Amino acid sequence: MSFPPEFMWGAATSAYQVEGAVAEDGRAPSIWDTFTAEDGGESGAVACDHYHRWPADADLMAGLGMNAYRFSLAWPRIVPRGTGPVNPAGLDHYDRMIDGLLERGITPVPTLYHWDLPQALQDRGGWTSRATADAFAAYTDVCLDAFGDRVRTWLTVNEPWVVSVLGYRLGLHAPGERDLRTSVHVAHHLLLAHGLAMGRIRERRPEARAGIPLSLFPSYPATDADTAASWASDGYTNRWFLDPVLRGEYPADMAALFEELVGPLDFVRPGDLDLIGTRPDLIGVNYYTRRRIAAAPHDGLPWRVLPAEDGVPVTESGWEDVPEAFHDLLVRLHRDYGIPLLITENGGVWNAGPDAGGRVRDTGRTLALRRHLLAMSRAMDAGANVLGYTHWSLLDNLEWAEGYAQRFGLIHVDRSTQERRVKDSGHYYARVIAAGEVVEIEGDE
Ligand code: IFM
Repeated sequence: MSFPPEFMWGAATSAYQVEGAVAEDGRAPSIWDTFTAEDGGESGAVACDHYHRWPADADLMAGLGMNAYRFSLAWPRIVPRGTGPVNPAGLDHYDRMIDGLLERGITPVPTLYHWDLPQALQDRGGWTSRATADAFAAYTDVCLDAFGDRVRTWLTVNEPWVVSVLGYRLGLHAPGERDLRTSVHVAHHLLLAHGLAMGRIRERRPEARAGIPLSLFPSYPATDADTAASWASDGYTNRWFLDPVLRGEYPADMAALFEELVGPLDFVRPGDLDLIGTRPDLIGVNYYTRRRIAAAPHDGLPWRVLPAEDGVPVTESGWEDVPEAFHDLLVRLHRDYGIPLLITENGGVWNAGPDAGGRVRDTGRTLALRRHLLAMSRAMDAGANVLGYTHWSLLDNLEWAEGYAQRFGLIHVDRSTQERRVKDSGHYYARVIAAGEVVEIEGDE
């Protein structure tokens, strides 16, 4: 199948993972600066130095034929204390970058929030406080006023499931809390922030399209006996976010389960679901892997996520590499929610580095990319309205608590010199973009 000419082809990054320059031009600390300092982990202090090197990175994107770039705006650069004074240098940075992308024929697709909450807001309760959602709405206004004349596609809050679960139930991400009730509470505020931002976008930039990027994990029961548990796991990762955003209601089965586990969801106020249910123009689909589920209570929840199935290919971080589940997810989203889809993230860890001749033979990524694009294309044949695909990631970058050891990039970044090298997968992707169809892999590509 050939993709439509207006199809968006690009790659994705986020500010804290690539920018560096954390103390430059008025940026204030975010919760990730704090978390990495306390945790002793690798930080985004330098990252890929994209803050300074974005023009060369944009040249690389243009050279590969990409026509879209999904990046995130750093709230602590633009409104350093979360609320109050706006930092003109922060706005200038993104102003120049957006212009620079457009000059190269690359559509800017900014995400308003990709996890770098200003520390000043965390000091006032962070996402456990409803006021943070209001602060996000005000910050959204600033971004709309500054960039809305050139940005036509907005993404709101990246992966609220990951923020709420890894940050507030499992303690693996900033701010490192471990409590299920807090996690559900925070998820509600993140959704509220999305809903408030949608309202601002509709009001101030009615011509723009907007949506929320969700981390979606299709669940598959390990056996027939695990079907109900698998549906509950789907409720946990997927429906708890899709249903309020697209139907204006939390799924009743999950609301009942959460009430049983953590008590009344009394932080949901009248009117919240109307705001959250402001119909978006698209859903951002972040797809990496599936979850295989068994009906066995684990870690406070009534199911267990099973390890990778024997014989199923895995990435170098151990995630099952299952393009079929991507296809099924896209078809299901079309069937159940009838919403246009933008693939805002898809990719995996393959750590190949340059060989003696400087070539990066990341064969695993190339194969996975081709198989996922074929799966996407088959889902489109089956009716899914897919607007574009931005691969995660453009560059090898800071994989949060995992540091720099996990490489997701189409472009290799040398940690000591910052030298960029397009990997074999990047060259393959360029050929797909040029052809407008999922071409064969050539030779030893
Ligand atoms: O690196 C992350 C990204 O920030 C959010 N989605 C998943 C990616 C890979 O783990």
